[in-house]
Amino acid sequence: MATTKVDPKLNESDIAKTAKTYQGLTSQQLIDAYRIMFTSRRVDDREILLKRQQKVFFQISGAGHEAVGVAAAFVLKPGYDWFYPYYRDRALCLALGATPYEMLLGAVGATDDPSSGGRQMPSHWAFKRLNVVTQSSATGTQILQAVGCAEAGRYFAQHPNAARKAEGDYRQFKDVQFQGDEITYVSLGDGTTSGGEFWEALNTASNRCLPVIFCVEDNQYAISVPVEVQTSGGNISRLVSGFPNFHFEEIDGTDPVVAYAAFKRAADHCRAGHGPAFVHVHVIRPYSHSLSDDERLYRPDGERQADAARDPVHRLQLFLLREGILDEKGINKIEKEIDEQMQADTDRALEAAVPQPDTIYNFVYSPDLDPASAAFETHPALAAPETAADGKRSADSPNKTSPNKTMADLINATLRDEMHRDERVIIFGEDVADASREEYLKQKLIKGKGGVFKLTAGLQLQFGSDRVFNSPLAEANIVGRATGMATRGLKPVVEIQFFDYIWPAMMQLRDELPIIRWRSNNAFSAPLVVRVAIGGYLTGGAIYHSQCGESIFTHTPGLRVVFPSNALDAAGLLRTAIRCDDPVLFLEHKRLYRETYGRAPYPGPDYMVPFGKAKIVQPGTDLTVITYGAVVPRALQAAQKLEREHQVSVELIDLRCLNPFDWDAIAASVKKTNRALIAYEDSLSWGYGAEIAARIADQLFHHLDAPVKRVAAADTFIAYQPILENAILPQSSDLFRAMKELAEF
Ligand SMILES: Cc1ncc(C[n+]2csc(CCOP(=O)(O)OP(=O)(O)O)c2C)c(N)n1
Ligand SMILES: [Mg+2]
Repeated sequence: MATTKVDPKLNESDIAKTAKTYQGLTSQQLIDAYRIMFTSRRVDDREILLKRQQKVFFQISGAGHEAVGVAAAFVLKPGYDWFYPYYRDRALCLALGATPYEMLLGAVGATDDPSSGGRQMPSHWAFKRLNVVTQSSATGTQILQAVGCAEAGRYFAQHPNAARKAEGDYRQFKDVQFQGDEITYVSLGDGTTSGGEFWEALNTASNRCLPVIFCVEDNQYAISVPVEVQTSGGNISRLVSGFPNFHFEEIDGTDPVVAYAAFKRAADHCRAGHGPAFVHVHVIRPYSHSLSDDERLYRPDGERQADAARDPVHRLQLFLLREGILDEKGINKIEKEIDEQMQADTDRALEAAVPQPDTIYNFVYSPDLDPASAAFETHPALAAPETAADGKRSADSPNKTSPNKTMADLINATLRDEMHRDERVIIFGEDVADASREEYLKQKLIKGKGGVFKLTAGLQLQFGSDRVFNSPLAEANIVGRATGMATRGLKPVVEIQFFDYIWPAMMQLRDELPIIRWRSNNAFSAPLVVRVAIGGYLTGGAIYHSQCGESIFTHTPGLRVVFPSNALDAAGLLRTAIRCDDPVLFLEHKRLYRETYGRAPYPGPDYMVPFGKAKIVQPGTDLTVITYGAVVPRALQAAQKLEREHQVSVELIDLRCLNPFDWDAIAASVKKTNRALIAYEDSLSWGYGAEIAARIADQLFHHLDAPVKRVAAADTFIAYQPILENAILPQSSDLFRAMKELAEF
């Protein structure tokens, strides 16, 4: 943190008695900068030593990047602005207020490591008190999250009531803080600018005029790959220069005075609300990529020596001497103090307690709010009047509810009710708005779209364009921004238009969203809802509008996965998803959106179904069928035919929620019927049913009178021609045959 107080440990002769400032930096600030930069280098050196002694397990250094970090921290405000740094930003974190001891706790993997409690590699910074947000090892995933963070800050400034605490849902556990003129800082390496998410983030920050400082720390290498291979023409500044609303800087990042001035101009632009800033800093990387890399294999001595001549720590030392700010004695004194403190910190860190094996499941999910608990079990308020478009639910308004609401109707009604109840709920995705050109709506020239399946119809009209809006056609953009927003306390309910197109968001969905709580040891969390239209049986949906694939996500700890089969469950589970404290993947089967099967009356604005509670669709005694989604009505049809024609009594279980799932319901049923069939729409091998089958074989072996069977799609792709689609997806006739065989076994 910048301070203008003269260090009392230095005697008068240490400090030149000059009021001269350097781009606004006082002599004392430059001494502070040296102290921090030298400390940063010393922590790296100490960690390298400890790694060689096998007392720590990984090391990656911030060497060569120190001046930039200190300069940025002197301009920005810890605990006020927000920070999405990367692993080279040791000096930034020290200058913001993190201590060398805390960093050494990270290196040894101690319980008290504030970044992760020993769960992440060192240099993966997270300091909650400073607003330094948890980061992963995946290069570039922080950039879209930083954009979402900035959007959240702006949203809360415009909707201050949304920031209020509320009891009984996720808001109880999420403190919100925001400042009207806050800045979000995000940094990355030159190689990381090659990733698509970098460009998506610049595009959105530019388009929405967001107060984000993007700092590209260009050390010319991404491990061994030089910058001209990553970046066409070798200079990222040239490529990004066309983005509107940006302030651009390209500077020598080994000079803290130059860097300070650049960050100051960048911050002024952002705080004034003019838009984002791009600060391209040319730095050096004197220590190889990490301790697992030897740069002598790909960089000749001459190049490395030229780099060394620009070492920012040496440069600042020479500057202080040349300007008479410190003499050699003063420098030595500072360095000696730091070295002594480093030894003491190292000794302490090596003695620090390490985490115990029984903690490994802590914070996979929220420790505060269990979505499977009775708190999320309410009954449908039958004959409840639906919320009107003006948000009022007046007692004298006649009940306009039809007894036959579709799943699409009730999802829309649930979104409407929750947006009404909780101002933190915002919706974005592709085509979800009624119309981005809202003047057309205002002039009543058009009716509006509201989603390709119309699930969000009317919500923008009712709640405004800052709560319901279209995203660019970029799925990582949707999930990455939403994750940043949720980290700040908003509740984004975003839409992925088709499950088939979820994959650009996969890095965010696999490496980020579900892990934020665990990897930060509960310091950060990102509870949000990703609604996804999924599934086939569409007649003509073909390969790219029909996919399932839910087991890929149930295989990801930290993510709740829900897959309702009917309108009432969809309403109740979506409400639980929105109010709970975990990230939820909410899978909506397209074929079921407007199906006659499973329609229901509007259940009122508080109807909830807890996660992990299956529904017995029909009780039975001869065999158990475990399924979910669009296979439920098909299995029911088959079971009813089997009962009619062969007097076989099938117990049909609709899981409704896939993670957590209702093992108790499965076990109770299989113990009664002694026969189990698992049916699912996804392709057979390695699918969701494989896990259920394995558990039944493992834990209910002695109760089985027949092998556990599965019915699922063929291990191929879903074809356009209906004859092929029918052959590929599990049909009622396939289910009938399998049930009959199992009953006869
Ligand atoms: C998505 C992803 N791919 C690959 C890696 C492995 N990796 C870690 S750092 C790195 C190079 C990063 O280079 P750059 O962005 O220039 O940052 P620098 O380390 O040079 O500061 C690579 C390839 C990763 N962490 N994440
Ligand atoms: Mg690099």
